[in-house]
Amino acid sequence: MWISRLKKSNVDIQKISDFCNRIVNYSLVFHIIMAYSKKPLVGIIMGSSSDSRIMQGAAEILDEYKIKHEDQIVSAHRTPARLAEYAKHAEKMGFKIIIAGAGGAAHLPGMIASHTTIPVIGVPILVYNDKHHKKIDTEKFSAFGGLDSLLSITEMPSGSPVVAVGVNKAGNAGIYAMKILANEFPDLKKKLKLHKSNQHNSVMKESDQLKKQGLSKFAKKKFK
Ligand code: RP5
Repeated sequence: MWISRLKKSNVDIQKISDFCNRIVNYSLVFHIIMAYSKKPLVGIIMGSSSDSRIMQGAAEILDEYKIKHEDQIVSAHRTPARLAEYAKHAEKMGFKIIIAGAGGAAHLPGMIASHTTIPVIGVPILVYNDKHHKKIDTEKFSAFGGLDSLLSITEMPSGSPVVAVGVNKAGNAGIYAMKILANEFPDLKKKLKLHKSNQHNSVMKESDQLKKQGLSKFAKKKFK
């Protein structure tokens, strides 16, 4: 009845229907956005507080795109029982991805992967341990400069795979986690495309400057 009344009046029904559709679409988008920004979907763990300097790179990118994450220190060799507990905790929390950073004999990502079905992204860390101030500088680094962690993460024996980003590339782990989540949350796909086009634009801007200034002047200015 109210529709026929509306029809008789001067109100533009098409406009009202467009308006309603827009509200439905907005609330759908809002729902999708909220779904990944409401509760942590990513668990970030690291073997030691000394890894936080590097691992913050993963948090930064997730924060930028409003993806909640829960961060903890879980040491595979200092707290082995806690490692198994953490895997249960991650499943209970419904994490979709775990980002695990470790240096030296980097068994944390591999051991976590063996305790859970949640995909694990490993971040090999070039150990820089400045917790022990008395150590001389060379002692603060791991003996093999990050190759130790890289190999111990990627060379997980068959059956318990872990993907790995480059040494200290925690930011890439954040972006990769977003890519996995984007399969479920289409809004993230748009954000990833924007991220790519931002990268493109910044290269173009620098290339223009380099072309204008000439290589020598450009490099001197950039690295002064
Ligand atoms: C690993 O040992 C950690 O992931 C860290 O990278 C490395 C050194 O740990 P700290 O001695 O700095 O605590 O378990």
